[in-house]
Amino acid sequence: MKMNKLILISLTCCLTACLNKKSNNEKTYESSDVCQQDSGMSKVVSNAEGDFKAYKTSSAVEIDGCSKDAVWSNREWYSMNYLWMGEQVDPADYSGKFKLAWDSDYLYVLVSVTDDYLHATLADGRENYWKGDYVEVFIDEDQSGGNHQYNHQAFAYHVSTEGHAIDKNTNEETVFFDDHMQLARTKEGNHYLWEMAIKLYDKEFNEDAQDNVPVKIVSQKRIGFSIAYGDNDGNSSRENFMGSKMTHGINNDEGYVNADVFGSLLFVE
Ligand SMILES: [Ca+2]
Ligand SMILES: [Ca+2]
Ligand SMILES: [Ca+2]
Ligand SMILES: [Ca+2]
Repeated sequence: MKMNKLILISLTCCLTACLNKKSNNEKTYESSDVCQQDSGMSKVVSNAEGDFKAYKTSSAVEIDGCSKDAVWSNREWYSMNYLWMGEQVDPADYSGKFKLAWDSDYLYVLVSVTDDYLHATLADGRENYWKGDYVEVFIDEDQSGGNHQYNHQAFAYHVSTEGHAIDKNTNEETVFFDDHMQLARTKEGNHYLWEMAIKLYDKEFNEDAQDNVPVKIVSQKRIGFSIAYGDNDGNSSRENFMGSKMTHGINNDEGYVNADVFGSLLFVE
């Protein structure tokens, strides 16, 4: 079982009195700060089939939960507002969008979420991990589809408020795959930015080995991909589940088992 601690990014804030540490990886900024920028194209693109493109970045991406990186300024937002479970929600209760980028080592994801109440992960970070609040990132490196519940031919990373990337292992246990991604989150009022750098592992990933080698990303590579948000507003349950694709299998809740339901992501220059 992999229990490596997540690489937590410690920010050096260049502005005065702007940083209050809230949890492992959350930083709170005042609205006058320049951390959260909603620049670039204002349009949010919905894609019912859940097929997206990620453009290669020519500049470094700092995983600090801030969107000031050059790559984020000229990329369009994709919607993650298709209702998968629960009732339709008011945008003040939840609304979400994301941007994608890549280099040979990482898939970069910037997730922008409005959520009226951020619910901390329960107990040890594993109990009820799917009840939210969390961002779920579904990745099938070879787009094979098929069952991935207790194997690693695809992953359903439940990215928790505490900064863990959680999925099942081959022993059907709930474990942290924290070394699969770097993550930082910032908060401005009820608005959160979750910034991630995710490594791609293929079906040969061995949770008992220390020498797993991530797959290098190249242009025109296509993977299975979806992204969603489980919204918990303090009722100890996932009240709503909203995703990047119109449907996601049986009850729109099949993604954690079956990679057939994922959308896709094409890496382009
Ligand atoms: Ca950043
Ligand atoms: Ca909410
Ligand atoms: Ca696969
Ligand atoms: Ca919430």
